[in-house]
Amino acid sequence: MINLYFIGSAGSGKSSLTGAFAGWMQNQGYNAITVNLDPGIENAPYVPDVDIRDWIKLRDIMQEHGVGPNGAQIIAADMLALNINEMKEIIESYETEYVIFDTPGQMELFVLRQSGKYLIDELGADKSIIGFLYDPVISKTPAGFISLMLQAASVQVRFNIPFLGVLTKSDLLPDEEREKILNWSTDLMALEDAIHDERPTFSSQLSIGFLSALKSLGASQKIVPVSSKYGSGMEDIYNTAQQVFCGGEDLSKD
Ligand SMILES: Nc1nc2c(ncn2[C@@H]2O[C@H](COP(=O)(O)OP(=O)(O)O)[C@@H](O)[C@H]2O)c(=O)[nH]1
Ligand SMILES: [Mg+2]
Repeated sequence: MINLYFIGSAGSGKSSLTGAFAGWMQNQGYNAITVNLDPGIENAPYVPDVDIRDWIKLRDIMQEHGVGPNGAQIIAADMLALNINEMKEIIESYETEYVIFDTPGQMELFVLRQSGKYLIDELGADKSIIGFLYDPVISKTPAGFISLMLQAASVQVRFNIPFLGVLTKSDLLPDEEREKILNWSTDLMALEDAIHDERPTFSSQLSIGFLSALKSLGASQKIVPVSSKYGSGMEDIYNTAQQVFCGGEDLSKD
């Protein structure tokens, strides 16, 4: 069983990708289930097989603790840890090859608080992979792209498990713009040139500094473009995950 966690900033497309990737897998005849870890999800674009809302209800937390929706999200994130054993049992009752996790809307609730790391560890870090989502609107500018690279690096540091970068909603980007971003992900010199092309500011100086740190860490990493809307790129996610855990071997189909 492989655990795939989609992590990214609010609105980057985690829930859509969870639905699209699970749908793609099922269409291919592979086994996959979805787990929703976002108690605040609205209009989920898929029907989760396991749903944190069965244990944690934001409305109840707001009433019980007298907090607003944001406070409730923080309490809910910490409560996640209390329900892991039960959730684990239910997940393990499925005979499935892939468990796809949709993480809370606000990335920092999962990445920075203890419960996210605890959950990944309890469910088996050794068979887990993170899909880190690059929002296309933020990725368009060199400074935005570098900010996301830094976030990606901090997620990697935090969880220390295999990692795959994904450029979401690629259907929203003109071909040229998409190619430019994909090229930045592997060619940090091109990214640096793009910063130099802009008017020099304190921010661009900072960007150059961060970039050289990322370079020295060997942080350039190919990013896979996907569109949940049109279902493109799903095979690339699958192939990468398979390569990490099974040396590229295909799963046996149903
Ligand atoms: N055009 C387009 N829109 C998308 C795609 N994926 C997600 N969206 C839209 O982006 C918004 C945020 O998506 P969502 O999956 O809820 O993001 P989350 O907050 O990370 O879970 C929604 O309005 C989606 O319809 C995509 O592949 N293409
Ligand atoms: Mg979501």
